[in-house]
Amino acid sequence: MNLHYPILFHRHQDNPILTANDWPYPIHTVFNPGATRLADGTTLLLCRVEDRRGHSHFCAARSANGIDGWQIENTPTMVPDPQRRPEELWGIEDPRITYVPELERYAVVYTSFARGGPGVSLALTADFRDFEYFGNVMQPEDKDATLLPHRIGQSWALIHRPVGPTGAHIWISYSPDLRHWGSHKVMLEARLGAWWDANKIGLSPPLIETSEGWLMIYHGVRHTPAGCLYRLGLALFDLKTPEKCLLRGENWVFGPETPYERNGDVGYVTFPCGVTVEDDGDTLHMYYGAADSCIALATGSIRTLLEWLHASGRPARRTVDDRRCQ
Ligand code: BMA
Repeated sequence: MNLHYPILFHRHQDNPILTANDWPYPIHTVFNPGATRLADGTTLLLCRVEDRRGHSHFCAARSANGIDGWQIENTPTMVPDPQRRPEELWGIEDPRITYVPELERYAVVYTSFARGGPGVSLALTADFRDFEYFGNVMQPEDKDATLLPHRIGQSWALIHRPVGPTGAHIWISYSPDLRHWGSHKVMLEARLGAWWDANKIGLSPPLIETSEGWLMIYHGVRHTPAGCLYRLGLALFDLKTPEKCLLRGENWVFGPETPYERNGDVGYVTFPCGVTVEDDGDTLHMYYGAADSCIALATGSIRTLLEWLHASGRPARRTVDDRRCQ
């Protein structure tokens, strides 16, 4: 690590904060948790748990301070149900949680995995015990999805990462009812070439709403002869027109450096699906899967991330949906 680059996220000294050894029932690994703060301030992580078949389900862990003292449910919280939802045949992965005040529900958007490939599924819950399942809202191949917490104009907005002939870019789609989606638009593209986010990008935690715009922490993947590198970057989008990118940083801001991020089932992966904002309105707790094997915590500051974007970011170019490019 070169100390001349600013450190925007600070790893917690007790990382990893959750591992398979903490689980009350037999599991292989735990990683990529969604996160939210409940009405009483408790932090809830919806952890992706992988069993020894290789299939994943979700299990909730709760903590008063979001750091330690995790109370882990004794049984799985959300389980794949291929009888009712065939798209979950091989498991459910990578949940992102958004509280939606209009519905008085949390939206859990997750990857469902079956023969057709990974697709995007949605469920609503008030208490993380009972869930209303909407099934696949985006067909394969698609993942890395989240719902915005309120409508944009009249429409709900879903951010997701379909894979198509032009590559793996971040898109936004709109819906009047959470079931029928359209008005698909590209939000942010993989940069191609030799960039750190050249080969694939995807939303990581849900967007953070700030007075200056929607703040996005996204992952970028670079293929190397040794495998894939998963790192994180920042971008800012217009509040009223979220497909409009106001600023995108050039450098990555977080990546695999420690032994628990570099060694595991899939090494060199830092993959957050959840972020919470502490009571001061600025401090972020970013929860991430490390090497697809454990859960770690890094803290940051919204103000500092925005300052960094203003200092080093620039508006992003979009070419994938530019009808003038032949
Ligand atoms: C991505 C997702 C994540 C995983 C990462 C690294 O495509 O499937 O669940 O953490 O790959 O394996």
